[in-house]
Amino acid sequence: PESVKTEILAKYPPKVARKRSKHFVVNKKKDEKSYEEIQANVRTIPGIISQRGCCYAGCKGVVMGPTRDIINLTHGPVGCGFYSWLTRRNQTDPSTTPDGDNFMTYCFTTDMQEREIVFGGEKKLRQAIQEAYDTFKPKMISVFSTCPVGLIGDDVHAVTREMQKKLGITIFGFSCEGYKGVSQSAGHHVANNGLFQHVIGKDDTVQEGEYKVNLLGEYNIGGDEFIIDELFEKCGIKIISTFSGNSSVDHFQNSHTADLNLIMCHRSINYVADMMEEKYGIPWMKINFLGANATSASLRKIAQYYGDQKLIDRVEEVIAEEMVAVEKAQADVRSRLEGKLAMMFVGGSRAHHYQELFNEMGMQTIAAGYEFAHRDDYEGRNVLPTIKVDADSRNIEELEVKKDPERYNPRIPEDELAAGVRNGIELKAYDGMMADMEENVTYAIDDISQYETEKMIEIYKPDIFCAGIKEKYMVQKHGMPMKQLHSYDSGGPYAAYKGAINFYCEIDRMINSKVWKHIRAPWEENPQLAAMYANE
Ligand code: CFM
Ligand code: HCA
Repeated sequence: PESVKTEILAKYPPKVARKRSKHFVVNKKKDEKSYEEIQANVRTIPGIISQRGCCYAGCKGVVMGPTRDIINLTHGPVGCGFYSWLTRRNQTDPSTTPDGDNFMTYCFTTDMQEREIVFGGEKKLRQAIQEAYDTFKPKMISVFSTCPVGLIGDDVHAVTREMQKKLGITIFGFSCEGYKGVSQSAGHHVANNGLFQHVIGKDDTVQEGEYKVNLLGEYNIGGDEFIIDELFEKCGIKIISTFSGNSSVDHFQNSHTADLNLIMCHRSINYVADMMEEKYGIPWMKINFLGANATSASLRKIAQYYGDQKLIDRVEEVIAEEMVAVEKAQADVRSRLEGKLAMMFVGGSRAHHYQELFNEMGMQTIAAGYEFAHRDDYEGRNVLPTIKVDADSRNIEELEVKKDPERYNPRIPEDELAAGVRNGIELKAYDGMMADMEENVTYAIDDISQYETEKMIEIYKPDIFCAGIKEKYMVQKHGMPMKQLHSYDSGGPYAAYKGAINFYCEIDRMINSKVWKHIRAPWEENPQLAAMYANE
């Protein structure tokens, strides 16, 4: 693997090669507890084709977009609103909130024109908020800043404050200009701060239920949240709020009444979990419902946390019941998939979580990476104290959070909360992706470039490549199946047990389809095309 890395990087100018080398690592343990250091969450080198998106995408598209009854208004050119409009396939079920509001099928934007860029866009923003209010009478409106808003200096916070006073509903803005930070990741943080400051904790109604949790970092892509919700219901676990798949303002506002926060996608939402622990005394733990074994392990972890025999027994019953069909499906696909290779490059946590599903099919993930996750998502949270805070991350506000004078209520004894252990379960812990990859033969590659992607494909010829829409057709032209792990193409759900079976069938169908063997790229038919490329 080291020589493959050298070969790939040799094509770059020396300075670029040196930089990329830190993002391109062969998985190795440094010692008992730590892994090879990887560079992450820094600027992409100009000129390199990256798959990253922007801060606005992370804030509006990812974290806030899936909430059905907040009017999410994009202040910017029409393309920003349009291209963040349900492209993630986040689903919702409005029948679970009394008013049944669902604005997700609409795209709200101020549609900035040259006129606003020259003379300022605050007037148009004020009008847009008024119009949205008059038409829909929503409970909440939030405004998202795009690049030009920051460049021309529109004050979205002053406008939203003014309109909140005028209209008497919650209206607030996000400074999530696209260029802020180095990727979508900055937008997650900005969104987390906004949710924490303006939404969470506004409704103290105590709901019924014995085991009340929030599910953080689950966005209901392809219906994943629906299926986790169904599973929890079977076990007797109640979800107060999901952040933010299938969510509503009402759920968010009440979420501080839960006893436990469960984190699915660590990258996008760990800030809210930490802040809720500080302010309200709610502990958090990492779980993962992608993969049948991971699902069982996560359910057991939750039951063990509560330490209640009734829940422990119920969870075991559900696992035993669900695993019958899972094991049957596994045995079937394993006969055709054992030993096959996968590569996966997704934004954040999925590049880790989906490895579970491939392992269950007997496949190996030979290379994986994140577009924008941080070192802790690769190496584990124990590296947090050693992560350098640079000017780009300092640009994103860190809220100062204190215990709520009335509502701070530690859900477990203070000493256990401080030690981060409850009934033998580690709280606030995440070991990252590298811990689950085979040493010395697999790669972790951060913010992989188009060129590196093609080289890895040429060298390893994986049986399936997983990534997003930008990579899709390039990969298919290499004559191999490509599965989108962002939008799931048109498939899903893939979470929990039913989702796992669904995923096994999909991958079996894709890999064992004969269609790929018939694909001939133009340069394979006409060798002179390849020769022209090689002689450049
Ligand atoms: Fe978390 Fe996500 Fe992901 Fe993400 Fe995303 Fe996504 Fe993703 Mo696309 S929140 S980090 S910012 S799991 S939108 S649902 S698929 S890149 S791996
Ligand atoms: C985003 C959203 C995205 C893009 C997916 C893709 C998603 O990062 O802004 O590149 O195919 O999941 O929809 O990650």
